[in-house]
Amino acid sequence: MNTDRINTYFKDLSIDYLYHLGIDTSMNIASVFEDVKYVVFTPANIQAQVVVNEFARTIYNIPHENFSYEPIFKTERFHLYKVGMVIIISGGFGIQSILICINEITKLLIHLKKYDVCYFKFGVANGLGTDEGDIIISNNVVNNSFENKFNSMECGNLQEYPTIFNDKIARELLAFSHSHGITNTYSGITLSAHNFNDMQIIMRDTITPNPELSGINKYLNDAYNLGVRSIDMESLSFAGFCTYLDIPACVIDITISNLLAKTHTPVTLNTQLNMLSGFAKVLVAYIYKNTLNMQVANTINHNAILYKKNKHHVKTPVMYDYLYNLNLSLTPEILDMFRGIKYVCLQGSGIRAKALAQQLAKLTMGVEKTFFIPQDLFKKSYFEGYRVGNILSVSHGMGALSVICLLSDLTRLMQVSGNTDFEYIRIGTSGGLNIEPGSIVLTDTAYHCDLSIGSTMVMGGQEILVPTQLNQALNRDIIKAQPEDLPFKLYWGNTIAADDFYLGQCRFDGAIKPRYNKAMQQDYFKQIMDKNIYNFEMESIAMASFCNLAKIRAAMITVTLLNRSHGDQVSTSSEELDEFSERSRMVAINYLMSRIKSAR
Ligand code: R2B
Ligand code: URA
Repeated sequence: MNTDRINTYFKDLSIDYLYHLGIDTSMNIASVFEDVKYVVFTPANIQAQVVVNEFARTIYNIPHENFSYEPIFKTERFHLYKVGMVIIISGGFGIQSILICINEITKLLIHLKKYDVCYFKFGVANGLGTDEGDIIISNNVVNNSFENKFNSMECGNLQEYPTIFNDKIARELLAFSHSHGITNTYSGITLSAHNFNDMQIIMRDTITPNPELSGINKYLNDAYNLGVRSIDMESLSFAGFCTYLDIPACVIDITISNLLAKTHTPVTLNTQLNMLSGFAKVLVAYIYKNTLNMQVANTINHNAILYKKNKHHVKTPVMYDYLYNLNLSLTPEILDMFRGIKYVCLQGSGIRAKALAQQLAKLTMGVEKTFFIPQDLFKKSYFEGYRVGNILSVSHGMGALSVICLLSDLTRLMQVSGNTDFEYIRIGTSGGLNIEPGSIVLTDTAYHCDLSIGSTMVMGGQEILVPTQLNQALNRDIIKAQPEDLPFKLYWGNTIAADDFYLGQCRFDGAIKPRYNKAMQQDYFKQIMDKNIYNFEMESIAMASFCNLAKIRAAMITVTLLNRSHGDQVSTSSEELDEFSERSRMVAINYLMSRIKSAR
């Protein structure tokens, strides 16, 4: 690791709170993490779980027993596992979420003075010209304009991070897998999505009009000709971060579809998990090649890896549309389950989505939450969803890409289920500016970090500007539904959506040394306040743009966890966090109950 580029500010804190991991430096972190040498980042919890199982079987030599290996510390955002000298962690969907995760893992290791740890990003991806199941090992990541850089807005200024790693690890891992009979691992460039505009490929079934498809096909062919073989949503910030800090790293993408083929329905979730667990065996063998006396060839299930090469494999014919992000086939029975939904509440974590469903059940049906355990309708997917009456309570993860993936599939689900009149309400957390922690902000307009508004999109060869204002009529209805004696402040103002929690929100406590100082931060904050902006969060631009394009009424109710004018650390206790989250839910519930009453 390049220690000259490590931030020095957070080292002076008496306690450093790694808020999303639920770890702080008053804990005895050395006793848990002292021997760490590798970190494997997977996007989804369920992916981390299958990878962990393979690692645990091999490292602890558990050949037959059935077991479940448990995550440690806070599980609301990420699932962190420690197996031997490896951390395996689900860092969420998209470059924004993984950037938070990688910052906090790196800070953890810096506190322990561990500067030689190696990182892998390991997940599934779309392939370009690949056979399903092919594994792309990449040390070269490009953005949507085919450039080797990750653009990051920091304190209002653009910073660029190169995205080509030193190829040592990628080369070694490729040679290792070939020498163990895994013939479908290839080196290739990874194209990684960054923002709303990049997501047209994903949104095309929901809101992008058909004429765009030919443009997308040309784009994909250009990418292929450049050497791109996998397309994912995490590698760009992962590569930018690791390259800048000189962290040995590589990307391992298992391809689940070929976007150049005529039809490209991804393989089923079970097959994906099989593929991941197949290559996890190779990865753990590679990691431990000099340490464990393992019979590598015996432990690798080649069939799981060489999925498409297995001549006897017959793909199940696709009879119904499959929503990949929700792991749902749109059968008539499934569509019935979603008919009649009028309000969709979106929160970052599944835990909070479930808690809201329980609260709504109590309020609308009188069932105590101890008796009412709502069932997740998006089982084993990246998201969670719970229905109570005509309200759906859903989780969206952290960051723009995560929320776009959710909204694309969810909106399609709503459309196909025949729901024409529904609205989206995001209930979230944020960092406030010059207002008391625990205040609620109802967002008027979402701003970018450079204080511009609107999202540019290319449609029909033309750039159009999609507004990022939330629905004003809905905001007025939400305010009207609140009692006069609301026990906290409610502001109606503007919000900044950052692509990062640390440098992107002009903090001083991230892993990388900031290229701004306190005076620049003060100046930036002043410009922000002049625009009537009250808080920072990470999804409003994506959500507002998506909903304006799709013509869906949408609002955002967020609670502020801290006042950024007084500091950067979220050191709020978990009881206080619960109480704060309760406030944003209360504002949403007041509105929902007013609608339900007026419909009776
Ligand atoms: C608010 O909180 C999360 C980061 O802590 C992110 O999802 C957001 O927008
Ligand atoms: N969420 C954010 O995005 N920023 C904060 O400061 C707190 C919560």
